[in-house]
Amino acid sequence: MSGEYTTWPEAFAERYRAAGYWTGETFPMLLDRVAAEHGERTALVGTGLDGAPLRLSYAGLRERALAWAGALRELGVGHGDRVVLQCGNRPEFAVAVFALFRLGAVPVFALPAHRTAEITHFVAQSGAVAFLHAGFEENAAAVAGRVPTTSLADLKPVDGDLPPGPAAADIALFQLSGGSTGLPKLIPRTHDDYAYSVRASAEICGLGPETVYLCVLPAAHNFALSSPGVLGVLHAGGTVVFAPDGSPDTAFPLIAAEGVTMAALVPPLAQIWVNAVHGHDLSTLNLVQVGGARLAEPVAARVDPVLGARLQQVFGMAEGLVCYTRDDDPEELVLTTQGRPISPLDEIRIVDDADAEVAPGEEGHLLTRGPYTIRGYFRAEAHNRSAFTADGFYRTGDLVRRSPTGHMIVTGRAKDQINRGGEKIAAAEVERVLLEHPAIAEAAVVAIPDDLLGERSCAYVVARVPLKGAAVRAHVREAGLAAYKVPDKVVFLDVLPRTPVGKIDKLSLRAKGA
Ligand code: J2J
Repeated sequence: MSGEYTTWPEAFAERYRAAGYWTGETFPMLLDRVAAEHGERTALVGTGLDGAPLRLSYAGLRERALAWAGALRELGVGHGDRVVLQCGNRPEFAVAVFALFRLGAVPVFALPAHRTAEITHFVAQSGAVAFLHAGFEENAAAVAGRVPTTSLADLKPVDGDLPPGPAAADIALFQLSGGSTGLPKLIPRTHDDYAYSVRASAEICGLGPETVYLCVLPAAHNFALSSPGVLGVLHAGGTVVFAPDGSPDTAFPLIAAEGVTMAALVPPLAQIWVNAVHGHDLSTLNLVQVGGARLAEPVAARVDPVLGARLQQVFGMAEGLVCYTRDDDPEELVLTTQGRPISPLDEIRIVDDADAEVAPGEEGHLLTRGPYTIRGYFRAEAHNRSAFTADGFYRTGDLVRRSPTGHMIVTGRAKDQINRGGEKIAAAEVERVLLEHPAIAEAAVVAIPDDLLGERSCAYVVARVPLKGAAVRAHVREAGLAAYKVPDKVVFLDVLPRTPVGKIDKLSLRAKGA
């Protein structure tokens, strides 16, 4: 797939190998290793595709993954083929992922919330050969004219020899960008780089065979998949317990029943858990990771005392860089910072609008480069020119400052995005859909503050004829966008405020909502 994405220059690849970060271990090799080492230990727990409780050992996971790889191969899936995967939190998610990995096929990690508009885009943008899903019939119907669709429930295991697995430098998977422009970009992650971030994350978080991880965020999301997430727990020989959602009613009984030791949450869930803990036994829980959006300090301060588990702040992105507060960080840093990067070879630059480095401790744009941060999106040459510097730093779009200890404090955002409790909305994607409505002349989507979610979305609309907010929202839903992208609030204006150069003045719109 050369020419379709930018990879690391050889000198950097050499450095990452020499440092022992890129080991050459692919995900199929990882599965072979843990199946040999932990064979009968429980790898996965959850509700199976048939609705019945399912527990899989490491040996069982490997056996099923190979049998599904055989089945997918018979369907024509092979090395380098992209397959859009949409599956909720259940053991078969991991089985399907390792089946694709084994063939060298490349899963495109759709989230359960994605609907027909997003799935259609992922299929087209990736050039997928198949849509593989568990119960997403409407989405399957929407793309059926373009690609074969297969329900995981219909896969018949096929035993037998498989072709050689992928190489460590191959793309292992596509994550999806939260985006700030029109449509989500595909993020190509190699076995070498992703596996490094997973192993290093597992080590930072102290994972081992005794770890029992409750997966409440969508397993396909980078946080729950790799920080250290499902893959990190499997690397370490622990157990992943899949929860269909993160509500206390679902999660707390699972924590008690399975002896869960750690969970990863977004800030609104952390707040909900802290408020709902009364009368529940969460005594086995010893680590609660919170990330994906800014965690308010008063909530941070309650996590350890109320849940009885150490708090870890996580600031990461599907493009690469992940920061963690550490076990031995002073409490002050754990409560007030978003941690420091995984790797000694993560390079951080904090710059002003002209790309000049700011003084230490000052706020600026975060740029980063390193052993698990991509050098370019897939098939997005024009966008890559602005999303990366000439020397390969990724422009995160985040505003940060750095403490003298090297910890990152996320102070704001320069990208045109709404972070709705960890779910990212690219303003331009929603605006484009709004402007397709015949009665909408102008539209601008911005964040407004929200006590629980941190931010919600507000669409400012100039209508040609009288229109109701409900009709605007319905239009976005009918366009097939994920529900979290439907504007929470619609405000009609006679004109949108403009900057002196004539651009829509989003700063003043945001100030209206504040
Ligand atoms: C403020 N903003 C944050 C935090 C992410 C681990 C954890 C999270 C993600 C993720 C991830 C934040 N405080 N603690 O991939 O592996 C915002 C930033 C960032 C964007 C990335 C992981 N943690 N953010 O959230 O690709 O704006 O990844 O650039 O979904 O979320 O979003 P995403």
